Amino acid sequence: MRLYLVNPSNPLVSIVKVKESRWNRYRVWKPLNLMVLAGLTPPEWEVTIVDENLGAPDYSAMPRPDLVGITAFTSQANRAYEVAAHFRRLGVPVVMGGIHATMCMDEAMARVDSVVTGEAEGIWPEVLEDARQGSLKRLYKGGLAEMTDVPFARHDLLPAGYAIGAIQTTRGCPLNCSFCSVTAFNGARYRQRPVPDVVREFQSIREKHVLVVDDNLVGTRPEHIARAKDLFRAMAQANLRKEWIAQATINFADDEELLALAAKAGCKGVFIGFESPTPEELLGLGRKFHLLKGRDFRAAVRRIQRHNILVAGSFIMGLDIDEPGIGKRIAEAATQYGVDNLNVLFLTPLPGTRLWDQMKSEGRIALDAFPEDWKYYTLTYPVARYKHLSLDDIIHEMISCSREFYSMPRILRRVCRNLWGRRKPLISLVGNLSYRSNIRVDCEAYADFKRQRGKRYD
Ligand code: B12
Ligand code: SF4
Repeated sequence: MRLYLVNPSNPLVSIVKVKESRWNRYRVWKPLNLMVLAGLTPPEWEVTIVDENLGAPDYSAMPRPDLVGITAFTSQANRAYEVAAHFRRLGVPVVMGGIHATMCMDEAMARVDSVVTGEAEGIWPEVLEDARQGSLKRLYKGGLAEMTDVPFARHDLLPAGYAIGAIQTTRGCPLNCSFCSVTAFNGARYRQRPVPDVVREFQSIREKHVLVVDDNLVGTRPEHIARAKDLFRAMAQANLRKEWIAQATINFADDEELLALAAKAGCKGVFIGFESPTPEELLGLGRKFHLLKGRDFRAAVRRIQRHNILVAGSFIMGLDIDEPGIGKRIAEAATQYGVDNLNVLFLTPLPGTRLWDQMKSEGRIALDAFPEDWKYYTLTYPVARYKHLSLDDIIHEMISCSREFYSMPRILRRVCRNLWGRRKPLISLVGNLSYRSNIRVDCEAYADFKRQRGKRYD
């Protein structure tokens, strides 16, 4: 039995432009979801993972599969349906799973043979058995998996040439931010994989650099932190010789022992969500507000950097409190906190979130011709109507934020600081310059966007 697992591309996401610049190949992240699905697949299935981010293949030149499984974030949904239509025309059954199919189940069910909602661990073998017998059901509900059931991802199935491997050590997040899908999808209970499983899987990854995909690597409660310390100790003891980056909340900086152990285990960088230059006003955000309020961010960032760990700060633009001038305020705040990189995203109502419900009821979702418009749900396009910012305003604010933070003098100051602190100055330089060079590309993309979709904001 032949199974294709497809990760659809979105041409609006710059990392997929592999053909235009061969360097982009090294910026493509591995589709861990399909690697895990392959790990759950019994050996009688011959599995091929097709990552369209490396270039969409000519499917008609490939051997006909018995089953196709497609994953999709919301921003990949359009292309997912195109791929599904191609295989269904050939009479090959198509199953879709992942976050978008879960949040927009009816939309997906109208376009594929079978939808799997939630996490796949508890249900995928049954789906495959039904497919083998030609009796696929229309809907399977995966729910939340036991972390002991998470298999080792099939790191061997993708071609060499990715710069960064991927692994997951925890699922779920109790903070339930209004704009984020994680709590709705993976639940509020923070679930951790057994430490020995993580260490053994790490050893099977061939890349030297690894993205730990967890939404919050260290969690929020004392028992989460204690487990994170155990994991880091075990990783250091196993002498993995890997360098890794991860996502964490700002409480990562609260515990010196935790930071020292993370660094010893190979941590080289963390993405931290600050969300707004005035987090005190973010009561509507969710429980994360309590983690952010009243903190000395500059001191926290310094504490992390002192362990030779780079900090990338993430902010959201378009919150209801944001007014003209927000671009410069974010750039100033990020500079003042001392982060090494800044990533600003437009507030985006993703389906299944509280923000979606709120904006929908207020008639503020500007791009709502679905599924076509999903391709703009990359958080890099302003798809909604913002309270105090018109379409032109918010685009102007985004560009002025990038120009301010990534001005040459500021880049040089950051690189010198990293040189002085012996914190990977080259990575910092390359990262900053690549963000800077993207400003021109972003301006062109916004101009196209306004031409094609600008009327929807009238
Ligand atoms: C790693 C990651 C990335 C990586 C992508 C790696 C990749 N897959 O290609 C990068 C950094 C590139 C990325 C980019 C983006 N991401 Co992202 N990302 C994540 C993150 C943190 C982890 C995903 C992961 O690997 N999980 C581990 C795997 C094992 O879990 P899983 O994906 O849920 O898969 C399980 C089930 O869903 C199911 N399943 C999945 N696919 C399928 C398919 C079939 C057939 C079946 C049966 C089952 C099934 O089975 C799996 C095992 O249980 C998630 C948050 C999260 N917790 O999921 C956000 C998340 C998926 N990202 C999100 C977003 C918004 C984006 C971006 C649009 C914006 C951005 N800048 O972050 C871009 C879009 C890129 C694009 N191509 O369009 C949102 C998506 C929400 C939505 N409705 O789409 C999430 C949920 C975060 C959030 N805050 O809400 N991301
Ligand atoms: S803390 Fe991060 S993962 Fe958790 S709900 Fe908020 S944005 Fe999502």
